[in-house]
Amino acid sequence: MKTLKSVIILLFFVFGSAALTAQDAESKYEKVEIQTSAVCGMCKDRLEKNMAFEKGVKSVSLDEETKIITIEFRKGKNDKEKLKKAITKIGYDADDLLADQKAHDKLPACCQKGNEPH
Ligand SMILES: [Cu+2]
Repeated sequence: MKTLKSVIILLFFVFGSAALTAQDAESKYEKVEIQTSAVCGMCKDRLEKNMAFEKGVKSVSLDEETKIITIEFRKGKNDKEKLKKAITKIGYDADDLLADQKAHDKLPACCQKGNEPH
């Protein structure tokens, strides 16, 4: 019984410190959500691929239902305004910022604003 107890305590410590380490790594990153004007899966791919190359970006994912892009990036390496600007340069609206018109017009017709989701 005593061994079992010490095993449980040991496990508790191992997992406890692992959780702490994960939390520590997490705090080096910041997560932002930005509303985009993406239309379809192609837009999702385009935005995710392009945004992955922005400075400090660790992960990007666009929700196809809401068109909200969630970007995780290294703190201090980037900020929400810069990321929004980058999205407009790909051709999409980002929150209150309007898409760069030239970039938008270069998108395939099905990906341009005003199209029904398909
Ligand atoms: Cu599209």
